[in-house]
Amino acid sequence: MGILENIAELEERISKTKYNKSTQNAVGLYKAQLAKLKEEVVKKASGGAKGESYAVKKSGDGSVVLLGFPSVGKSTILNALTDAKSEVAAYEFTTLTCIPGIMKYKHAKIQILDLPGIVRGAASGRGRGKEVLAVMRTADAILMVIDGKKIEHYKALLSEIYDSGIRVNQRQPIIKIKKTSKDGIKIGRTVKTDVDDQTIKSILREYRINNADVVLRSNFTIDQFIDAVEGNKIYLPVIIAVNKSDLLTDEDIDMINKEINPDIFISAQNNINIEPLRELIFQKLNLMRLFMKEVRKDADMIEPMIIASGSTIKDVCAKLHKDFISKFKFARIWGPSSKFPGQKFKLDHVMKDTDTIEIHLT
Ligand SMILES: Nc1nc2c(ncn2[C@@H]2O[C@H](COP(=O)(O)OP(=O)(O)OP(=O)(O)O)[C@@H](O)[C@H]2O)c(=O)[nH]1
Ligand SMILES: [Mg+2]
Repeated sequence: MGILENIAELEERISKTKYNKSTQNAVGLYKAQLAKLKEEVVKKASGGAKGESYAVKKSGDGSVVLLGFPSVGKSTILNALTDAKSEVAAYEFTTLTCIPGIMKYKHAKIQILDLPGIVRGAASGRGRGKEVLAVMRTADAILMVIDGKKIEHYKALLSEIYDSGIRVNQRQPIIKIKKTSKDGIKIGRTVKTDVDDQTIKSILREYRINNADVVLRSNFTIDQFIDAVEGNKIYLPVIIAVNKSDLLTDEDIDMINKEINPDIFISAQNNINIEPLRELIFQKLNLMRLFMKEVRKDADMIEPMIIASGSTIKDVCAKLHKDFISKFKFARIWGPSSKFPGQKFKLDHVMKDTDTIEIHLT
């Protein structure tokens, strides 16, 4: 039996098994076997014929890839969001390589990457799937583009993304697996989990891990546990945009909302909803703006620093100059993260969007 038949058989077995406490162990084992086979297929695809890879230099404060089937309007969207000019045409496979553009929004410079359309089977190497999906792994977010008249593409796209090892819009569960040299598998928990010890051990043994310290600090599914064992998954936020909204009736829109509940409807060709799309991208990247102030001078309210939300004063120092952390005395903050204007803070203080910061060095 070939790999693909094995995969089909396991998938059928899983779908036929009613999932409950007593079958959990068996389902865990099938899923681990299935994940291993799929990994093998993807590995074969990327190790085989050495296709060109799109070496695009990352630039700006974050990057977003346009992902979708051919002719859904990805290049039209790139052209609407940025000043890039990617070729647009009514036939499929117009774009043949990775075309970058820069979207300027709220002082952030966000790199948008236009790519060739992908087809079913992309993750296992069909079309240019493998190159496209490889670019996606380096991005900070995915803009998934669906043609409003072809929403059946939605599920297929999701499964290509999943098969290429990318997990979208899910928080990575906190699972630590440390291989040890003896004493079997020890499992520690700080929360109750749905998956039991026996299932965890079976999955680990399927991966030939017989000695390990496992620490579980959040709940998770069997699939998420397998992801943690494989350890090569990437977690990205995704925006689902339905394009060509100019061709849709109210009934179409109701149906699409019910079926796939997209984040936004746009018409790139007619410039409809492009500004809200920019805002959505900015939000998904989770960036904040900080205004810099030098001692005894006014703050620069024109060009803020763009940095990841949740950054601390230490992160800001690291971005400014390599000596700032060692020479740091304190910082004063004006804005949402301070209780009063000019409050003093140490390096570990978490900053908020639109804060103004003044750093004092020794
Ligand atoms: N009606 C309508 N047509 C659109 C819209 N956006 C793009 N198109 C048309 O759809 C066709 C394909 O657009 P492209 O931007 O080339 O699509 P793509 O996804 O980049 O296609 P590939 O590069 O081949 O994967 C062109 O004829 C566009 O003019 C839209 O909002 N409404
Ligand atoms: Mg294109």
